[in-house]
Amino acid sequence: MAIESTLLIVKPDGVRRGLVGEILRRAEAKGLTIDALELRVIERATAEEHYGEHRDKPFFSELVDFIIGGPVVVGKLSGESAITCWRTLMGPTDPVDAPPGSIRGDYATVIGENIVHGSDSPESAARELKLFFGG
Ligand code: D4T
Repeated sequence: MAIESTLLIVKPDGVRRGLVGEILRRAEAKGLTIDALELRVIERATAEEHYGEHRDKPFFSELVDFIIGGPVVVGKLSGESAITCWRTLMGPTDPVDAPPGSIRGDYATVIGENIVHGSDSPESAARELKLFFGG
C-alpha cells in the first residue's frame, strides 16, 4: 500500500460522447484526488512516445491517429494504490471483456475506442506523467 499517482486520459471518443463528467465523478467517488486536469489535443510526437511500446504492432498508426484525432482530457489522479484502483475502475483493455460497472464495461464495445487510459505500473506512471505534465 502506498500513495501513488497515475495518468488519466479521457480519449477523444469519451470527450466526443460527453462522458468527461461521468468519468471524473467515478474517480472522485472512489476517493482518488484530481491533482491536474487539462483539455488538449495531443501532438503526434507525444502520442508516438506515449505508445512507444506498440510501435511495431499492426494497430500502431491507427492508435496514434485516433488519440490525436480530437481533444482529450489529461489528468493526474492520486491516492492510495491509485494506479491499480484506476485500472480497476476502467476495466480490461478490450471492452468485450469488461464487466458492467467498469467504465469500459458500461460505455465501450471495441478495443480501438475504449474511452479511457490509465498507467499500468509505477514506472509507466512516472514516464507518462513526465511526458504529459513535465514531471
Ligand atoms: P491504454 O494504454 O490506451 O489505456 O490501453 P491499455 O493500457 O489498457 O492497453 P494497451 O497498452 O495494451 O493498448 C494500448 C491501446 O491500443 C489499443 N489496442 C490495443 C488496439 O487498438 N488493438 C489491440 O489489439 C490492442 C492490444 C487499445 C489500447
